[in-house]
Amino acid sequence: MRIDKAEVIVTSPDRNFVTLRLTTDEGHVGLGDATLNGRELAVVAYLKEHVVPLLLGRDPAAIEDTWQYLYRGAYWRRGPVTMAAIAAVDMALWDIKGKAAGMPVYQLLGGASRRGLLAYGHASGKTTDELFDSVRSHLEQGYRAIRIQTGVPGLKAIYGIASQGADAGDADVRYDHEPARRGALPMEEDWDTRAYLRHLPGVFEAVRNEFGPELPLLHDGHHRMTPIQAAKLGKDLEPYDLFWLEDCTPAENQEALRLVRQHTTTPLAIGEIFNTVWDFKDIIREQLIDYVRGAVTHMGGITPLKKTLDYAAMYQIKSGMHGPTDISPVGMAAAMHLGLAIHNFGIQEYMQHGTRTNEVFQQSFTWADGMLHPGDEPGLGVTLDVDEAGKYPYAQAYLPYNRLHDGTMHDW
Ligand code: KDG
Ligand code: MG
Repeated sequence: MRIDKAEVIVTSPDRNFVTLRLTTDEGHVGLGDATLNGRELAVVAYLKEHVVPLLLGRDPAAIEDTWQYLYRGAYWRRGPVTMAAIAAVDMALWDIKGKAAGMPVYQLLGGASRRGLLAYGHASGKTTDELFDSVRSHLEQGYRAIRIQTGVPGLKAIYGIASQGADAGDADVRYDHEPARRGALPMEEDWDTRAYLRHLPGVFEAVRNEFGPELPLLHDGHHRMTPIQAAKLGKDLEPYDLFWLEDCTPAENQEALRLVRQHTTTPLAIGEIFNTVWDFKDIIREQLIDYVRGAVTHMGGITPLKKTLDYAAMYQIKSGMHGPTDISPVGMAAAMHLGLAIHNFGIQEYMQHGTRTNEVFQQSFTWADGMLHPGDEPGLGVTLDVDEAGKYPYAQAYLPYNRLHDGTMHDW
C-alpha cells in the first residue's frame, strides 16, 4: 500500500479546524487533526509546504518510521506547529491502519481496558447563582465530573467563563469569544491574582455545600499564579477535595511544582501546552504531577502520547487528555481510542462540539451516563464531509489576552 493523496482541509463550522486527509492507492482514507487554536494557518503551511511532499508514495503502515522521519528528519524539532503537523500524520496513519485491519484503533493499541471514559464538562458563572445553574445543567446532560470556573468580583472578563446566548454560537459553552470575535483583534481580559485567591475557596465551599461531597470537581488556574500563590491555593482548596487543580503555575518553570508539592496534597494536572515527552520527563520522574494533560493533537499524535502515558504509569500518574472544543472531532476520537486502551486512564475533558461541527465531522462515539466511548467502526470512526466543510471558510480568530489593572501583560 502507498499514500497517493494528501490534502489539508481548513473549515470553520463553529470555529477553525485543520484536518489532514490521506488517501491510499487501495482507497483507504485517514484523517488527522492539525488544529492549533489562533495559529491555524502556520500548521497548514508546515503541512502543505514541507510534509505533504514527503508523504506521497510512502507506506502508510510504517507509522513509527514515518513519525521518526518527520521528527528527526526535520532537524528542527518540537514546538506546537511542528508537533501538531506530525500529530495529524500520525492520527491519519492509525486511522488507515484500523480501516485496513477492519478494527477500531483502540483494538490496535491493545484493546479496551474499561467500558467507557469518565468525562468532565465545564461549568461556569460570573456569580455563584449562575455557576450553580451551570452545574445543574451539566448534571442534567449526564456529566459525572465537573470543572468549576467562576467570575471574581471586580474583574470584568476572565478565562473560563462561558458566554451565553448570541455570543455562544451553537455550543452552549464558549470561553474564548469565538465565533463572535472572528476577524477582530484579540479580546482583552483582566486579572488580579490576590482577588482570585480570596474569592475561589468560598466558591468551592458553596459548591460542595450545594452539590455534596461525592461529585468530582476540577479547576483550571490557567498558568496565572506564582509558585507560592499556587501552594497557598492548593492548601486552601484541600477541604473541598478537588479531583485536580490544573496549570497552577506557568508550565515553563517546572521547578515551581516542587515548591507547590511541598505544601499541598491537592492533585495537580499539567501539560496541555506541552509538545513532547521531554516536556513531561522530569515532572513525571519526580512525581510532581498526578495527571498528564497532553492532547493527541499537540503532542505529535497517538504514538508519542501513548509512550508518554506508559512512562507516567510507572509512577501511578494518570491521563487527563486535553479536550476543549478547539480539539477537532478527529483529535477527540484519537484521545478516546487511546484513553480506552491504556491502563492508567484518569479522566477525559469533553466540552461538546456544536451542531455545524458535527455535520462536517460525522462521528461514531457515544456519550451516555457521563461516559464516552469511541465506537467500534474501523479506524478512528470519523468521516469528513468535504462539501459541508466547504460551506465554512477559514475566519481569522485569536485567543484573548490578559492584563493586570496597571496594564501589565499577564498569562492568559
Ligand atoms: O486553545 C486554548 C484552550 O484549549 C485552553 O485555554 C483550554 O485550558 C483549557 C482547558 O483546560 O480546556
Ligand atoms: Mg486548561
